[in-house]
Amino acid sequence: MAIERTLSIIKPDGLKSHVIGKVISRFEEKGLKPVAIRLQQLSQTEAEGFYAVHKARPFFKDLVSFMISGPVVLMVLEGENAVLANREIMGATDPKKADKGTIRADFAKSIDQNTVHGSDSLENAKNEIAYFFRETEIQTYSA
Ligand code: RTP
Ligand code: MG
Repeated sequence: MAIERTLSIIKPDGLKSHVIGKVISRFEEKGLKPVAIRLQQLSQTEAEGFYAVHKARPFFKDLVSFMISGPVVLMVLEGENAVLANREIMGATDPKKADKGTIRADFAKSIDQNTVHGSDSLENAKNEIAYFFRETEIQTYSA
């Protein structure tokens, strides 16, 4: 199996409901290791650039304003098949449709305030990691 890196974001609702630790535990328990972590208030420009792929979608404006409504936790997660593994741990975009035991089913309020972001492909993961982190900010450690 391939060791991959993926970008994870704990969205503003996750900070407001005090579940940073619980969310990170879900990743660690399933073999995804945080190798970079930063708390940050995104600017409008940063959030718009990050979600540029959704620019034409009706939810774009609300998505950007939610993502800048408070600080977020930016993380690089590393592990076997990290991109897919992270998406499985997160659960479906709409928490009402997410499987029990996933982060979104257990912590998210709505499709808009859905607690976490995760890269959806290896290529996007590389771009999203580079959007927020320099290579020197990413550490490596083993068990
Ligand atoms: P994310 O990018 O945040 O990890 O979420 P995702 O891949 O599961 O979903 P995506 O299609 O990339 O959409 C990005 C975020 O936009 C909001 N959204 N709202 N109202 C809607 O129909 C709708 N669809 C998407 C969600 O907050 C989603 O996480
Ligand atoms: Mg997405």
